[in-house]
Amino acid sequence: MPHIEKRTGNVVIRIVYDGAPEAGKTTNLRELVRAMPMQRRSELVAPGTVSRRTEFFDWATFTGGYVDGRRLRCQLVSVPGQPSLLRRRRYLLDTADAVVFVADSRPVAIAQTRDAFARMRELVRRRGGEVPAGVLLQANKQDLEGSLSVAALAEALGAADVPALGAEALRGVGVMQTFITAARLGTERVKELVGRTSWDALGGQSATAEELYAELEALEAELEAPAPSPSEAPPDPAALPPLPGGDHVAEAHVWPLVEGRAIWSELLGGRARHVARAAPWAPPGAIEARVEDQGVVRWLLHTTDAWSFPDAASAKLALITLVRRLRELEPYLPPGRALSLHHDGQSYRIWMVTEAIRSLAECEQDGALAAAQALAAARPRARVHAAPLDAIGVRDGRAYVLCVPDEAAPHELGAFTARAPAG
Ligand SMILES: Nc1nc2c(ncn2[C@@H]2O[C@H](COP(=O)(O)OP(=O)(O)OP(=O)(O)O)[C@@H](O)[C@H]2O)c(=O)[nH]1
Ligand SMILES: [Mg+2]
Repeated sequence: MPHIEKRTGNVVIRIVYDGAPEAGKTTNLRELVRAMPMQRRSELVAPGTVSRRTEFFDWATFTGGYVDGRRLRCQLVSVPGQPSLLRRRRYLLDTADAVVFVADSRPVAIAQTRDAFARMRELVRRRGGEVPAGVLLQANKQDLEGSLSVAALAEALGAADVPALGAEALRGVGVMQTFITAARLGTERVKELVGRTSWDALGGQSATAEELYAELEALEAELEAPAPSPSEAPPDPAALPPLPGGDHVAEAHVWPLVEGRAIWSELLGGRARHVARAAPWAPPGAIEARVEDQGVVRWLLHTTDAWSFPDAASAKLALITLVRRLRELEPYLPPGRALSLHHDGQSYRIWMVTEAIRSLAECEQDGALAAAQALAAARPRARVHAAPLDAIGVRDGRAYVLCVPDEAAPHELGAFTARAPAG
């Protein structure tokens, strides 16, 4: 919320740099700080962040220009892009007067960018009631070969209605222009708000990086701790369905019959462990367990409450339906994919096993992309829950669909082909 700083009489607005993971948000702020004269800016700080990736936010302030005869101070905040930190990203976006959406302009990043863009717009819209924050698109990484032009990126994102600028943040190109445009959007919002109410009615918000950090910490303490990473703290097994194991698996309840039995008997040694967070391609609401071998994850097991049934008959029917859906994907089923039905003492539950292979998002080599494109072209209408970069797995130059296809899922694999680079 824009406000007047009591001590100085400055008008304060907040510009939030949002975007998909590693789009260049932090780089924008770093290069801006470098370009600004010292007397008009703060240092760049990142409270709570210890790694290269932003964990809470980056923060810097700039003073310059006037609104209604008052000096303007801009708080610049960049969000963490990592999906596991979505709660923080949301909170920060909620405080924006203007949003700079930083996008990696390469076609390989487009699926992730589109997701992030759509989510940001939805959040900005949902804030509702008042004047929405202005949005600006920055087509970053224009220096990289094959990058989409500003216009092509805007079109691919459905962002024709927002101002768009190209940038090479790493070299400082376009970052100042982006900031100036965002500051203009922010001040327009201030004027609109003040026109409707008054300065006094606007309230305020955190004035320093420390205050904002404290807000985020308080929020998270309130909303229980954020999901810990799997290696840190496994979830309480008592609250989760028992892992399949120990019992004999009836032949009729395994698919594919021969291979599936071999896989399950290998896994039935009690080696699987629940983890806190499921892979992005796992079915909605999935519970995940992993089998590790010498510290390397070899197998992933998934189940969901939608795959749990009070009686054997309905469970078998669901198993057959699931098998039919998976078979539609042949020959793109991932290695070691098998299903099995287990009685866990209370209910009948389907578990799915998959060999651990990298998704396209984790392995962006050229060969992988070509294989994924061929797959998407061959299965254009297959619908999946995860964005194609997460949904498609790659191993040894071959691509596989990791997700369970679902008619009602939001992503179509074919849509990815259209936007991936040719060749
Ligand atoms: N070639 C090129 N690389 C860039 C550009 N901008 C950023 N990068 C690189 O992209 C990577 C990610 O940049 P960051 O600024 O850390 O990205 P971020 O959006 O803050 O990432 P998260 O905080 O993890 O979401 C780094 O290796 C940057 O050097 C650019 O314009 N061109
Ligand atoms: Mg960052």
